[in-house]
Amino acid sequence: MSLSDIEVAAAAAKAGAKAIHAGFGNPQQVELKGPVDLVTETDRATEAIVIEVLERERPQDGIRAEEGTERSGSRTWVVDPIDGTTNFVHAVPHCCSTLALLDEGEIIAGATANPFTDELFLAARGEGAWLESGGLRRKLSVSKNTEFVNGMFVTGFPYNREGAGYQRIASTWDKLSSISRATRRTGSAALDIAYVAAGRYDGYVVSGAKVWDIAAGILMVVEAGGCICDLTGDVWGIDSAGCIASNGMLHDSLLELVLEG
Ligand code: 2AM
Ligand code: CA
Repeated sequence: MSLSDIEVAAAAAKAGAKAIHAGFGNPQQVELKGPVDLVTETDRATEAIVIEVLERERPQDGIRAEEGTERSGSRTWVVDPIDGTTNFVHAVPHCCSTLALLDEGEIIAGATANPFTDELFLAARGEGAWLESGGLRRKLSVSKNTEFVNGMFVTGFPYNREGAGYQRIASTWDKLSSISRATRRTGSAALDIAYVAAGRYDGYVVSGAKVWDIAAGILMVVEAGGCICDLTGDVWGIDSAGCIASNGMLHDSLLELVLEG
């Protein structure tokens, strides 16, 4: 019997997480893709393992993966083998393997696996979002918080420190820090946004993240009852320069804060 899209996503993300775990803490050949943008041999090895699952289960689908795998098809899997590579390189156990399936620009399934917590976040369009852990799957819901002062927020800074995007996130971080319970910068976009879906964070603001970093999480947030837009308040699209994800109730206020600059 063939697996459903969400089960293919789950299997591929779990295989990726296993490969991250195997490489974690080992000496790595680190290369620079930009002044602070890193890639290791484990990024490439993990990508090969995730792609192997997709090629076996969905040979007809296309692929766009961060470390270079490209294949055309009517639907496309976007893949980040290690999201949070800088944490990985520094042996900080906060990174994951994430992928999502796009059909005509729409995200229809996604999965994000954290090898260090044994947590697998999943979503399927119109069906819901789940967290699988300890052999159990439970449905995800965003937080119900309506007040910044009771909330925890997370931000993602772009690698390019010279651009307007960096300034926007810096000033958002500054404002959120003064009005919320706590503000974080964790270095893993895919885990940050999955945590919004899980109700752990109340909102996430990022500039510079790529489609493969956040596509799975965007579907998780929507399916868990939250809201998504780009950094101007428009509908998020796969080429958007940034994203705001929230529990919905705080969305307009969070957008206002970002737009103030
Ligand atoms: P990566 O680890 O796969 O590179 C760090 O801010 C987080 O954002 C990581 O999840 C990182 O993914 C992601 N990211 C990817 N491209 C980025 C970019 N150009 N600027 C900032 N963050 C980026
Ligand atoms: Ca990556």
